Amino acid sequence: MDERERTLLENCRKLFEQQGRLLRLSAERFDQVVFVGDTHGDLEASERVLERFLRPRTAIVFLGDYVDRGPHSRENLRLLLRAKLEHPDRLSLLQGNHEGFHAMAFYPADFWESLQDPEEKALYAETLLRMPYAAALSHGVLGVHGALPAVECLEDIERLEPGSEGWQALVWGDFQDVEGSFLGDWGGRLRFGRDHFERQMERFGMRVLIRSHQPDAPLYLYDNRCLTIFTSHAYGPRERTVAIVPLDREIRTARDLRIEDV
Ligand SMILES: [Mn+2]
Repeated sequence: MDERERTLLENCRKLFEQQGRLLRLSAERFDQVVFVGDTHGDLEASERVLERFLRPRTAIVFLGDYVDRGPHSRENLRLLLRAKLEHPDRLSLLQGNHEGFHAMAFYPADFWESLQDPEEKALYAETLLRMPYAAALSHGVLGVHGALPAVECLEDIERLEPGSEGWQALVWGDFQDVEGSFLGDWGGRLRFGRDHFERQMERFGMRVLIRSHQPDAPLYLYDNRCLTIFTSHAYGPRERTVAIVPLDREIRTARDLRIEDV
C-alpha cells in the first residue's frame, strides 16, 4: 500500500475521531453553509463544488456516498479527504451507506471490490466508518445522509455505533410521503413516514432536514421541511444540485434555501 495514501487515511481517521459524530456549525463563524448530495465517483462535481465554495466564511457539508456507481470513486474520495485535512473546520464529510460497507455490506460495491490489498481495505473501512453522521446548524437546519434515528435527543447521535439500528436509520433510511412512523425494512433500507419525521425533528429542535440517498424521493417533502438533493452525474445529467443555507436570516422551510446547479 502506498505510503502517502496510508498517511492520508490515518490522519483523516484521527481528525474524524477528534471532531466526533455530530458536528455543529454556527452563524458566528460562517455566512452560509453549502450542502452537497451524493457525489458517487463524480470527481468533476466535487472539484466544481470546492472551486466555487471553498471560501473563508462558507462551510461545505458533503452528505456522504463518495464511492461506487460513478467512474472515479478513489480519486473523488482522495480529493475530498485531502481537502478535509487542509480545511478541517470549513469542510465536513458525513458518512453515507457506501462508506459503511463494512458495517452492512451491499452489492454492487465496485469501489470496495477494487481494493485487493487486505491492509488497504481495512484502513479504508476503519477510516470511513469514523466519518460523522450529522451536521447541525444554529439555524435549525440538520444534514444527514438518509433518515433520522429514533433517539431522544440530538446528542444521542454522538454515541450510535456503526451497524446499530440508529446508524442504519441515519445512513440507510428512506422517507415516504405517507402518514405513519416506521414503515418497514426493505432489504436493509429502513422506511419512515411523516409522523416519525415530525416527532424526531421536534425532539432535536430542528425545522429543516437536508439529505440525499434516495433517488425516488421528491425534492421537497413534509410541508417543505425535508429536502433531498443529489450532486452526481451517476444519477443523470440534471442531478448536480447543491442547497445553500444563508445564515443571516431565519430559515422556516427548505424553500428559504437557494438550490443551485454546479
Ligand atoms: Mn446512499
